[in-house]
Amino acid sequence: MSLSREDLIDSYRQMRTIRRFEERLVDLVTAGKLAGFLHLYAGQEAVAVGVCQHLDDRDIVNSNHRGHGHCIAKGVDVKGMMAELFGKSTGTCKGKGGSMHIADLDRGMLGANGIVGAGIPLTTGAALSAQIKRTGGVAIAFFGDGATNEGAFHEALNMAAIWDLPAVFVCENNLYGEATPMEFVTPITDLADRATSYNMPSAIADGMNFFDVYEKSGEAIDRARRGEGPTLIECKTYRYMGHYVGDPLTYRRKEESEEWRQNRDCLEGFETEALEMGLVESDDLRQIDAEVEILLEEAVEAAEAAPYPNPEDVLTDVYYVSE
Ligand SMILES: Cc1ncc(C[n+]2csc(CCOP(=O)(O)OP(=O)(O)O)c2C)c(N)n1
Ligand SMILES: [Mg+2]
Repeated sequence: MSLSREDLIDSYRQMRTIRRFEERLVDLVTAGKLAGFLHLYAGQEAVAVGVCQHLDDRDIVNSNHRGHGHCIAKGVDVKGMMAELFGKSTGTCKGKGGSMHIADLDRGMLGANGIVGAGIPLTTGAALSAQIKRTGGVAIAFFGDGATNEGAFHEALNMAAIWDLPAVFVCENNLYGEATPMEFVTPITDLADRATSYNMPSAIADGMNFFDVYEKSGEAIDRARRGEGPTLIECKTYRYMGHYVGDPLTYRRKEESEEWRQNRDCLEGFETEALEMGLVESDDLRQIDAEVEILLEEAVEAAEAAPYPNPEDVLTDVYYVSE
């Protein structure tokens, strides 16, 4: 694994930005400044950043309903995202998409997606496109444990396998689908085992450890770029907050989430390992923390001050059927 000082600084900045973006959203909802349904990614940052550190603008990402982290990690502008959540015209999708529909094709972010599992066949399609056009790009799907019980997951992996498509399927197993524990609805423990049905290589990564995700996803992405086909990677992870902002969290014990936060937090683990590598110092990371605060402060201020879209533009940039 060859990570430069620059890579480490960038990875930490991304993970810290995602964490603070999500925490700011909770504050904004609590203060009555932000409305709408939000599924937060805090806790799972090492997955999005560990994978996306290998990607560039040729590469495509499909996300799910918990999409803020994937968007930030793929390089979508944070100020545009904040404005999007406020429904403002300066938003990534001009305020018409919102949290579950942030897309930025220039950055290769094909979109967050409110339909569970729906981003997975879109990824197979994007990988087929990259193969036919010989772009050298790969397509990545991020989805949860719950999505692997959907038909779309199985069809998409099957097709990617038979055609050796340059796709990497990244399952974020955070142990729950909404309020349902995974073991209630899934007869296996390791979701990576599902790759066997498609004769596809697989890997299990510690989704709370950036370095493990980085290494295992790097191997899969390299294989896809070489034209050797897709991989399924299961990242064992945990969402710190509720399924959505406002979730009363009656289905899991407080001690469980506290244990993950205290002993397995990806930011703390990253800091320990990065300092041991001797390439960054604690002061570098505190400097990034301060810069992230400024960025988010500016993002919120700009979003609040920005105008809403004009009512006469309601039918532009959207699909609709005219009578
Ligand atoms: C096709 C479909 N079925 C059900 C839902 C309702 N729903 C939204 S999120 C979710 C749970 C998804 O769980 P998982 O895939 O594990 O992702 P996580 O929320 O844990 O990140 C469900 C059932 C939906 N949006 N789409
Ligand atoms: Mg889940």
